[in-house]
Amino acid sequence: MGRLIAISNRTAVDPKARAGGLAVAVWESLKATGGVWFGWSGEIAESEHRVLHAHHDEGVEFLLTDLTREEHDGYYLNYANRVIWPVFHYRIDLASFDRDAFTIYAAVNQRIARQIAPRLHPDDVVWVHDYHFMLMADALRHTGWEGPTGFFLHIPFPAPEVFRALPEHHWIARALCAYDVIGFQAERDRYNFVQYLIDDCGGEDLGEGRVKAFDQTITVKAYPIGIDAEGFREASRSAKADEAAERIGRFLGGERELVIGVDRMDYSKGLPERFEAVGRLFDNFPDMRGRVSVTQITPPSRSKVEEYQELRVELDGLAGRINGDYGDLDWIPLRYLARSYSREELAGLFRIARVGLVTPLRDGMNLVCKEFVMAQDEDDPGVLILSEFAGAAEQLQSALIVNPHDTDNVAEAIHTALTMPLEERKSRWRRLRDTTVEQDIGWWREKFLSDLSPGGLN
Ligand code: ADQ
Repeated sequence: MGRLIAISNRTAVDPKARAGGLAVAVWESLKATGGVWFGWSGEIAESEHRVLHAHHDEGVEFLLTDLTREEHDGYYLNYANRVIWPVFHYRIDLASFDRDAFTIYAAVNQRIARQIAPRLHPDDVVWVHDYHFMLMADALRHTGWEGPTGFFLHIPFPAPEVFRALPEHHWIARALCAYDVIGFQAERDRYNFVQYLIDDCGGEDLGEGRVKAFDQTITVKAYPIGIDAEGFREASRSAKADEAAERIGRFLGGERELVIGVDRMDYSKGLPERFEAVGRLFDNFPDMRGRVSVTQITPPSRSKVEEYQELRVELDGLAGRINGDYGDLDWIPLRYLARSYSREELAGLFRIARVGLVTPLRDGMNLVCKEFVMAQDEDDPGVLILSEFAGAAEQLQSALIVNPHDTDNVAEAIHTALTMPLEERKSRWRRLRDTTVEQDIGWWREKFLSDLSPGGLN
């Protein structure tokens, strides 16, 4: 039986990092096959000598590499986070195109491939994750590796017009076609990629998820990622969840409804637009004043990247203005907490929230909306408001689907959600729950791995 070999920028070498959905899914498969997880250690090496550090845990081997300062800045900070991330989220205006950064990005993919190749067994199955390693299969093929190699992109794949803005678009597309299976979050991502191959690379859609391009025939499909649905439901019933729910309940004072948003601080998440929509809610529906409290939990991320620092300043200003304009002696309309909470605490907050506000401008999938669904009480479930630009909108059509740029539309949806009759809330929620449970993280993993390794892994 072959081993699963996972490659991703960050790994779950720290057991605390194994709580999230993706880490659970990859970790379980690695344990079952005595697999290996390659990735960045999170450290910046002082010397040019980059060895792989090995750690063993429950039969899984972690092989981690440090990055040099130049690699970290070129590959990770600049190319991955300041070129690919904005372009793939349709923010060409925020991209800092930089040829040198791409050269370093390619070199890091090649360097790591050369370190991995000698450790692969002929029957291993390689599964590469996300936009940091789009060139990995191509680099591995150059070392002579021929085994099954799959790629899953966690972020959106943009429309061909937008992808073409990337100076290296052709190089990247060609390298992607060295994979056997390419997985996207949503059908529209798959469509964009295949359309680009057809328009720009003489590609051909063979039907049933098969595509021919660059003399390769590959599987290209949407595999919408799920969460550990049952695990999250349990987390929302834990003692820590109860405690968090009680703490926020004390703040709400028993009469006010909670509207909750939980996102990393990222310009793709549509937070300024969401704050504006909250302002519109109190303008357009004055009866909502004093009756709801919006809590937005947003831990700062990538704080070294300038665009993220600017976002922080913008959010601080907007939250201050909304509270200044609408707040009262005994009411804070918008609470904005720039910190993270444990999975259990978040689950407890989701559980007592009447509305979950998930309004990214672009999101590969978005897991928060699925977590919100699983935390609800069957007898009195809350309402999910979901952006049409989250990958999850393809699956969760029973949510209130909104255009996050249209702040009046979002304000109206919040009002609809807060006044929705119990029966409608229940029937919408049941459909959302059924999909989230059926298409959970295990379903996603099996769907991808059975295409990559039809003989089976575990
Ligand atoms: P992210 O952009 O990080 O993921 P998301 O899918 O929402 O977005 O996952 C975030 C996770 O972090 C959730 O499990 C959430 O509970 C947690 N989290 C968010 N804010 C938190 C806070 N304040 N405290 C603690 N935890 C918090 C990327 C892509 C997504 C894709 C995922 C998985 O951008 O589109 O869904 O990968 O493929």
